[in-house]
Amino acid sequence: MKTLVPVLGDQLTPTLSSLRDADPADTVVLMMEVGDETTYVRHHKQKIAYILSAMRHHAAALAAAGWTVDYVHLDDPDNSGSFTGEIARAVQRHAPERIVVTEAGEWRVVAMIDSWETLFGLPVEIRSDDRFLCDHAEFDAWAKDRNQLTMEFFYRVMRRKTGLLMDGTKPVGDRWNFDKENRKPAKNDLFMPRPHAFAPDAVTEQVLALVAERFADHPGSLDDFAYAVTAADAEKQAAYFFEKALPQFGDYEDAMLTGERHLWHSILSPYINSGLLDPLDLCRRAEAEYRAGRAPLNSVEGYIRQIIGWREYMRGIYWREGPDYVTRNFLDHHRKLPGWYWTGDTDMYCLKEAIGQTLGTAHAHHIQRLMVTGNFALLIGADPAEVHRWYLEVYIDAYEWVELPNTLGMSQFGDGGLLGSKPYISSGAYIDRMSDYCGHCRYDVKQRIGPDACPFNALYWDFLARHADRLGDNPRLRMPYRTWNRQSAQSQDETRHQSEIFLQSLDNESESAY
Ligand code: FAD
Ligand code: DLZ
Ligand code: SF4
Repeated sequence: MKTLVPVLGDQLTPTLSSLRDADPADTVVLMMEVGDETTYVRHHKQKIAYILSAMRHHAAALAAAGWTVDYVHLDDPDNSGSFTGEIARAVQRHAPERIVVTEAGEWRVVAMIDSWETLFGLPVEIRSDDRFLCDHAEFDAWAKDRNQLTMEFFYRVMRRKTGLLMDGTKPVGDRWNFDKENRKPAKNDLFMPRPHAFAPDAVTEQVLALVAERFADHPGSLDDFAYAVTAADAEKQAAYFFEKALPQFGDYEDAMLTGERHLWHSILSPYINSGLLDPLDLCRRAEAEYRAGRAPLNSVEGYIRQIIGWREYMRGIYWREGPDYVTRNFLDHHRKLPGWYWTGDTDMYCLKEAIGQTLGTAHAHHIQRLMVTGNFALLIGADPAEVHRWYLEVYIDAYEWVELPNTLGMSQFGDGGLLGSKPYISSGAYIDRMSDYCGHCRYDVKQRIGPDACPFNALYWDFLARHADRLGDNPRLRMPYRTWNRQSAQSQDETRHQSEIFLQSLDNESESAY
């Protein structure tokens, strides 16, 4: 039966469920570069370049493996600009008898696919995306009847299911989680691993030119584009990570250093999320490094937890909470993000570093996202839907299924604590402990009041004071509220005044890009 198999930009996996039992003689694989996907938010230029180049390379690999691939380029004059429009044109060209597609990664695209059967009068088979360990039914069964969806318990189910780091029924090392050992600050180190920089080939050069011309008004720079765009190159980066960085990944997972965007992180998320690398395979290889004595347990457990724990859990939450998850705003926050989130032009050094790096490379690591840009946005009371949009735009690994729960849920507490029992907030002291940023900053991290005081300090206490009605009885915030309540009324007034002046200056200073 002649079958049309649309392969989306984050489905670049040769063993995709929609292709697995297909007969190449009777199948047309359709890949579509479309305007709607490149502009539904203003993606960072490097994110668009990465996805389009990886799609073009994947199409060539599929064709070399014997598939008939119909590839629609963005600058094709007849390009309709949408997935649905391109399916319509492909139905005309190929007259398929059915469509088989692997489920999409976001509600927006699910709605499109759901309309195809009626629109085209063809059967549409939607297959589960089994690149993930936990399907929707399994996550829902786990979550049902639980008051709190604690990631740690979900993670243990995934450990048992995969057998990763298990000795029989017990976790290796007699503990499930070594997170407490993964919080060391880092020092500059000449031997710090420097990941591969992949020089653009002819295909990538063409895409870079297209993106430079067509998306000139999108955030970010294309200058230092150095991402892998093929499975083979992504694999080189994975091999490099296991050899050079994994052993110290755990120790320095939360550390931040000026000018160092990689530290001991893997920088593999773009490749995992678009399908060039298989997450379970990476976890098995990490375990093998531990079993062979080449990497310590705190690193390997930490790495595996991020993937089979946090990554799968975030996806489960996204699909379980539904399309209106994006509208949640538990703290009733409505401030616009400052315009310098799109330029990095601020005198707060930590933010300048994290945003500058983000605009330069479309990547920042977890603690920069959570405790610098995310923490600041939360403390100033930024609108969580806007913050979500910013993260979706600027990060190369950002697809809504993973970005939204991380941003709106974990980082902005927009869901009121579904994902975390307290908001991820801190004063400047945390940033000072985990980075070398404050030493370079014009502000004094030890001061709370005055023109040189680190803005995070007054903002932190003012946030707690503003939200005492919503958060005051949170058991995990008992200590800071006790400290705040012990302050004199005058000291509290001074702190809140300092914060108000800062927020005023933010509102006056720069226009949000939204
Ligand atoms: P490493 O530090 O090497 O971690 C290993 C792997 O674990 C990653 O490659 C990733 O696949 C996985 N992982 C780690 N943490 C998470 C997490 N919280 N959720 C899901 N997977 C995780 N990650 C994305 O993949 N896409 C996003 O859009 C995204 N948005 C985020 C937004 C915010 C506000 C925050 C706080 C985190 C976000 N993350 C997101 C999670 C995390 O920051 C990135 O996965 C990580 O920085 C990617 O870099 P890496 O590959 O070097 O990761
Ligand atoms: C993010 C993205 C971009 C920028 N462009 C395309 C594209 O032109 N064609 C495509 O198939 N996919 C693209 N993507 C990724 C899709 O947005 C992603 O596959 C959907 O979000 C499905 O969940
Ligand atoms: Fe950031 Fe404050 Fe440190 Fe400056 S002093 S780098 S604003 S935490």
